[in-house]
Amino acid sequence: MTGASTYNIFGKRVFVAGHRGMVGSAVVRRLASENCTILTADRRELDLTKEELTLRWLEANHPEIVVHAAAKVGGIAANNNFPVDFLCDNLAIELNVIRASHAVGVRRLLFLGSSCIYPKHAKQPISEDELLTGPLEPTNEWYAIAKIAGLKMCQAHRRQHGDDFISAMPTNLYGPGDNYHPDHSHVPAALIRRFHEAKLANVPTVTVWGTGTPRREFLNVDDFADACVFLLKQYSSDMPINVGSGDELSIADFATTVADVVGYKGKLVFDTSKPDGTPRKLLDSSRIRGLGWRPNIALRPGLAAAYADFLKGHGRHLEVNASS
Ligand code: GFB
Repeated sequence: MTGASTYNIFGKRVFVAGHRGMVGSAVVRRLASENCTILTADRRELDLTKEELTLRWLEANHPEIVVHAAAKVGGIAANNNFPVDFLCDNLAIELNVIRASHAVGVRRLLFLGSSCIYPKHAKQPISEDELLTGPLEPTNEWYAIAKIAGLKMCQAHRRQHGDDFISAMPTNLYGPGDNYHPDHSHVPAALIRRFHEAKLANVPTVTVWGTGTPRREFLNVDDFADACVFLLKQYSSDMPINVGSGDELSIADFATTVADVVGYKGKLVFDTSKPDGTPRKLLDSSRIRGLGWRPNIALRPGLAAAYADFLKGHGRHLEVNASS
């Protein structure tokens, strides 16, 4: 079953939960070219970890569509260091947004997960059927369990109430508006910042975490936002759907590419005391390809655009001088 369906978002009220994050802001950018009304709420106005506030906000603003991009996210170290936040905050946000969406009669909800929901040693490329077939990668099991619960909440609402709630699982994302925290970011933002600062300071070596051997598939966040809009219009199923690029490489090769894009000429040193995480998580994206969606942004030009965005100071945790 492909899950193909047609839904018109023309003229609809679309709430993007988490619009300040890298994914949420990309979804807002992408929706700007659709004829719909985009609803957002700052954290001061709406704390999604609060059930009553979330319900009242949705009642007052009555969206017809919700894109659930709100989550506590971070890279391998943040996942390891803040298990309570990654498990409990994410569960609370999911429960509040999904239940309130049901209560106010939202017609379509898109929940965003992560490729880390799949078992550490899943068959590659990872199809959606691999869910819950084996143990998770320990560095991110808190986040993964929260995300699995979120997609199960969507499935449960479909089954019990007939709600048209769907879930998409993106591969590792990068792009404009990323979080450049030196310790808590994902690898693309971490390395853009580290190579940039090393270039400015003429530092001869840059440290890359782990052995460099894990493989990751990278998708530009603007491509992912495009996939989100595509799925809102064309997908309806209780099966989560994978969204990948097919651009897979080792962390060592990825680091070399980022260094090149940034213009850093020194040497890379691998710190094997840092965790590698899962060895490989290439998504099988044949279901979304079969529906007719494909990515448009190749890794190298995508990274160049992300670096340009970093230089403009658009990311978060950019208290450092980003000028080149
Ligand atoms: O991006 P990242 O933190 O996420 O790390 P995961 C990917 C790989 O890059 C790991 C290596 O093998 C890291 O050891 N790496 C090298 C670095 N240098 C660095 C660095 O400076 N910073 C970081 N962060 N990594 C996350 C999950 O796993 O993937 C999340 O923890 C989420 O829950 C996300 O699912 C998509 O791919 O390992």
